[in-house]
Amino acid sequence: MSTNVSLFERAQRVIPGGVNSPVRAFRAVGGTPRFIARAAGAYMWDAEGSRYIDYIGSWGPMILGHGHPEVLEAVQKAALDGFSFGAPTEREIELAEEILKLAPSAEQVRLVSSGTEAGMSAIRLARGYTGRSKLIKFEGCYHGHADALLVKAGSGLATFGHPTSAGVPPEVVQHTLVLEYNNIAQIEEAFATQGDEIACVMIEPIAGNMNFVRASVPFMKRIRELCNQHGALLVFDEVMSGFRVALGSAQSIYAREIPGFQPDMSVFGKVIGGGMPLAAFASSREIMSKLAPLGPVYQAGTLSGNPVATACGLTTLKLIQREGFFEALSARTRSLMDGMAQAAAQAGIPLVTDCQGGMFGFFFAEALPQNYQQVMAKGSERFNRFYHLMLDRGVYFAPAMYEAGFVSAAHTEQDIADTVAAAAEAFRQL
Ligand code: KE4
Repeated sequence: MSTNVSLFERAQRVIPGGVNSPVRAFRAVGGTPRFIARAAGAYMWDAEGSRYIDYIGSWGPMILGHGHPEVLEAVQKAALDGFSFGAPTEREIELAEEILKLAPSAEQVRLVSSGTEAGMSAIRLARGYTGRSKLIKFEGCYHGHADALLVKAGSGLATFGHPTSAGVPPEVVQHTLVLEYNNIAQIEEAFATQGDEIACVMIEPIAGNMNFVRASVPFMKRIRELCNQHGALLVFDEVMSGFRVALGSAQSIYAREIPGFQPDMSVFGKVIGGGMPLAAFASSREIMSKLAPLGPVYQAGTLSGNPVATACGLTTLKLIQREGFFEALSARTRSLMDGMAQAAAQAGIPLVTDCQGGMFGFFFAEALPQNYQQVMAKGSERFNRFYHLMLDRGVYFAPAMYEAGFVSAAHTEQDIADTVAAAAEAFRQL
């Protein structure tokens, strides 16, 4: 039987870092990644047969849990009808209609194969529609690995970003401004000095790429006002939060807090593919009409709207609309967070938590961070020790302190109780 160690060694010989996505290599938390052999419901089993309660859910997609019978049946049936045609299908229309039903801020949607592709296309469309080049993003938000987005804050506020990755020429990120999340003064100054050159503001409304940080309502309200005032588009990156924090995604939460609020464009992924390669970007008919084959903004993809992936995503989206689905999921997630907070308090460990729908975050800190600097200020040492104490007890969180966690409909109250019990032991050992 292959062990995780032997598989990792073998993998590293033929795959850079032994993984097909860096965060899977456990470099943030240390140790050997678990090579997963199979998953079912709320659980995953690694190559050595060890079982884990899964709180990563493929980084968000597996909101129903692994191997939901109705999803499996839909995928098997679709596969029998053909894997890919490179031609339009009815199910792409059905999925588009379902997405638009749940995201009324948009009138049209285009399907692609990854969140990166969706975010990249959304930026190109925003630039093509406005005729402007500049874009604003926020430190701590991740929108995929398109060149224009691999950028860190410039030295001064108004200076443009510097690449965070080799291979990205400086001129590619010269139009990208990186501001501090939840900082109203900075976004006001950026628009005051360059507002008529800004194509879009791209934001994770609940930032799952710095664990779990909410955009404050005043901050979001101000961004919306400034975009309206200066003709810039507000792009909601809901790849992680979409159909995960609420049936109407994060935008439905801000619409409740801010009268008439809606983003100009939305980027979706993860849940809408149900674990298969599928993502999307959506906007008004007017903006989407700029896209090829109608308009001058080119965008394409061999496997966009793939018939097997759309079967997986469409069935997933239909199942999360069942009566009481989000109420039950939210309650389960809340009980996990409350249980962990109580266990930490009993052990005298400072821990703050937050959650929304089936997404959660916890910080070894006294107060919930409001931006990336505050998230990273506490260092990762304590998280990393906690991470492995839990992994050894069969609980699989995201292997990095700046990543969010996810509960699925398959997690039972017993799973939550078992997780809280393991956390209580781990906190005592901390
Ligand atoms: P993908 O290209 O990985 O499908 O999506 C990129 C993306 C875009 N926007 C947001 C808000 C995202 O969270 C992501 C991807 N999230 C990471 C986890 N933080 C995926 C895990 C990975 O990179 O392997």
